[in-house]
Amino acid sequence: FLSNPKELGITLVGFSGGQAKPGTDAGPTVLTDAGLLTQLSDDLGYTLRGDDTVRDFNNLSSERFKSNDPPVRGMKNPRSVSAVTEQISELVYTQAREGRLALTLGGDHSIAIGTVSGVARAIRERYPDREHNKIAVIWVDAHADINTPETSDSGNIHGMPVSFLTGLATSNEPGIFDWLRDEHRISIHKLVYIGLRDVDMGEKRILRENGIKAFSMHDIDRHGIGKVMDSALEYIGSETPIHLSFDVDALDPMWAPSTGTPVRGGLTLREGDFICEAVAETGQCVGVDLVEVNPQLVEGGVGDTVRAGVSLVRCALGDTLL
Ligand code: 4U7
Ligand code: MN
Ligand code: MN
Ligand code: MN
Repeated sequence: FLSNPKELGITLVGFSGGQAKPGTDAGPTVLTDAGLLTQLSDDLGYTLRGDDTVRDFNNLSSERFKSNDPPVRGMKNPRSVSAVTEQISELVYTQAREGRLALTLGGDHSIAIGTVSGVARAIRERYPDREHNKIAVIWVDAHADINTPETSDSGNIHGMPVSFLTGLATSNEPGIFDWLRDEHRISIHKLVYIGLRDVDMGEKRILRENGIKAFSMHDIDRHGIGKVMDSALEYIGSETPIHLSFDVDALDPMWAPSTGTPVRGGLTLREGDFICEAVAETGQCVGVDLVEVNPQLVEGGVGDTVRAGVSLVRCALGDTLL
C-alpha cells in the first residue's frame, strides 16, 4: 500500500485542547529532543518528509477563537478541536497521498480525528477500484475513546475521536466537525481495540450493540499478547491497510507515567513493543500515531515515558524485525 515504503510523512502536533491538562502539546518536542527523528533516519534508514518542527496548534486555535469557544452538546473547545483536526487531516492526507507512511506525534488523542481521516481519504483516493481501499484501525489504549457527545461525562473530545471517525457521532453545526465526510470515515467493522481497561458505561454499550472487536487486558492475560495479535490481524485480514493509533496510556504507568489519564494494570513495555512489531511485520501499515505523552505531569520527569514512546515508534517502523 505504500509506493514509498522507506519515506515517512511526519506531522508533529502540539495540541492539548481535547482535554484539560496542559503539557500534552509538548509531547512531540520531548520525543524529538530525545532524538527520535534522527534515529528513524540514521538507524532505520527512512527518508523524512513533512514537518521537522512542531506546529503549535494551541496557539493557532487560541488566536482564532480567543476564549470564544463555549461548549456545544457538552463538548469542550469544540470549534478549536474541529479546526485543528481539520488541518491535521489535510496535512496527513498530503503525506499519505504520496504513498508515504504517515507518522504523527501528539498531542492529545483528539488529533486522531485528523490523522485517521486523512489516511482513510488518501487510501480511498489512491486505490479507487480496489476492493480493500478502506483502512482498518488498531486502537491501542486503556480507554475506548468512543463516547459520543451525549454519552461523555467529561466533555473532553480526546474521549470521543472514534465516535466521530466511525460516524456514530455526527454534527452539522457550522465549524464543529461539519468538515467530516464519508471519505474520511472508517467502518466500525474494521476497528480493533487492544489494551482496554477503563471503559465508560455508555461506551460499553456502544461496543456491545455494534459488535466492535475489542481485546481488553483480561483477554491479554488469558491468551497472551501473541495470540491476541494473531486474532486481531486475522480479523482485519491480510488485504487491508492498517492505521495504528497508539495512546501511551495503554502501557502500565510503571512504564509510561507521564500521561494525562493513567490507569494501572496496563501493558508492559514489551507487550506494547510486540503489538507495534506485529503490525510492522504485516507490511500493511500505512499510518502510525503516538499520542498523550505529557511531560509536565510526573515528579521524576518524563524520561521513562519518552524512552517508552521512542521504543514503540521504532518497533512500529520495523526496527526490531530481523
Ligand atoms: B484518552 C474518559 F471518562 N472515558 O471520556 C472520558 F474516563 O485519549 C477518558 O484515551 C478518556 O486518553 C480518555 O473523558 C481519553 C473518562
Ligand atoms: Mn487513553
Ligand atoms: Mn486515547
Ligand atoms: Mn489519556
